[in-house]
Amino acid sequence: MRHAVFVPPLAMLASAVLAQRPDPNLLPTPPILTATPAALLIAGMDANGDARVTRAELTAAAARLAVAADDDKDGTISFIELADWARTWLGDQSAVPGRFDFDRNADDKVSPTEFTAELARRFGTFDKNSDGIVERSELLLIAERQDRGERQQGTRMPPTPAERRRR
Ligand SMILES: [Ca+2]
Ligand SMILES: [Ca+2]
Ligand SMILES: [Ca+2]
Repeated sequence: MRHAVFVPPLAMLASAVLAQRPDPNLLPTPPILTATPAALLIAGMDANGDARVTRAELTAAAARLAVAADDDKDGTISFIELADWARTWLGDQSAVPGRFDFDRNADDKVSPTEFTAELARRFGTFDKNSDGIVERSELLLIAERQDRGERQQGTRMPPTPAERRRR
């Protein structure tokens, strides 16, 4: 009965590797990194393509955006114009910064000065080390995980055709 207990070396190796492989549920989960609409806007102000946005790049871009946002060229940005601008540049008209962030004197419109000042304020909050340059790392946020089961959900096998039909 010797052949019954013989284990080929390759199979032994494979079982040893399997035994050492850590349980994926016990692995540390990497942080979820995310960026806000304002972060996307600031990132897009990088004029020289070095992935860093300087104060000078911010100032120039904010001035251009203020002109572009004033659709009817009457010198102020109405809330309707601001909503259109936000949809294009922030991805959604309800994104932050919104009308109440821009309209500091509450006269229901946004002056070019209020507009550029708000973008400069945002730049300042992103520039965590206050060196006058916003780098990509300063634009990222670490998102809170919703629940501990997320990792399993994220790696779940795709649904079978039968499961898909039931949905
Ligand atoms: Ca740059
Ligand atoms: Ca206008
Ligand atoms: Ca910085």
